[in-house]
Amino acid sequence: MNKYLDIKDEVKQALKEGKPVVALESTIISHGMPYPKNVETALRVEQTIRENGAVPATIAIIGGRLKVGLTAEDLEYFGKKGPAITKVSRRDIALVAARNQDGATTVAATMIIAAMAGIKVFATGGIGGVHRGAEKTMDISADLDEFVKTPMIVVCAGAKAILDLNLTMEYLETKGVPVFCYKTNELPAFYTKSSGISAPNRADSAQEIADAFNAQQSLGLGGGLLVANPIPDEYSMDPLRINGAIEQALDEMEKAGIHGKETTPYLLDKIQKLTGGESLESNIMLVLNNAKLAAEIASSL
Ligand code: PSU
Ligand code: MN
Repeated sequence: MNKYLDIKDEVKQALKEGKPVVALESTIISHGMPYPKNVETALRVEQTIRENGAVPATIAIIGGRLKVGLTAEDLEYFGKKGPAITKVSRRDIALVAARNQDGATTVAATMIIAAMAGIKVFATGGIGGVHRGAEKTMDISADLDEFVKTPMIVVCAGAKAILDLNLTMEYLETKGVPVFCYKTNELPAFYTKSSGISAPNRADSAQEIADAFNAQQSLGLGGGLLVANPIPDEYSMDPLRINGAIEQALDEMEKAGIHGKETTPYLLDKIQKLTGGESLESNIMLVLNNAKLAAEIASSL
């Protein structure tokens, strides 16, 4: 086993016995939601995974150790410290490990560490993608390229409309990444059920997704598989309201001259402030919904 990796006993045992395990990321805790809702949500997500028959493994870097499975104290520490924790994507892992620092893992970094531990399924809220204006800024999240390299089923609620969703889908197609939309013919857009963009593939059961991933690996194609699971109807937001907030957040970002890795956390925070508790509540409910589906997929593998 990798000398930097620390797998929590409960997770290690489950993996050894071939029991279903679901990975979770930590940037959503530190940079994606405000304290204390972030910690509360992290605990609820773990609970939901347990209720659905799988073992949760939240992933983060603590003192240079790549942790697979966090304690309640670890979650509190990450949630409270928030954006003061280094946001770690693929390029940052080695540096943070070598310096014995703490790091909150993004989707890309979580995929890498979860795969090192032998985990195959990971639940989150939204993934990074191709940003609006990427033809000038070249801002394309490292999350997308990770699907080329790392075998992992990632369950999300689509991507926020802070991104260019059409370009994001084009990019995934170019990179050869399979995308399944769960029980819908349209790509979900995080806060809303539909984006107006057709689903590349539709899946109607967890088993179908597990079978596709097994075939992908057996065929030697490698890489990850993205599942876009729409937000439940009752929590889907009014598109006009949420898109208005997104436009305003993008405007303010441009004025503030934000770029690089600060972009996504800045936009997430602005949107939350502009829409008040409503978008946060939707965000929490869609993550729980994804945790449930991820546990079902892990059980189907
Ligand atoms: N989108 C969300 N919520 C999040 C993120 C994205 O709706 O919390 C976080 C995830 O950790 C994701 C990261 O992997 O932001 C992407 O950052 P970037 O765009 O800098 O790659
Ligand atoms: Mn970026």
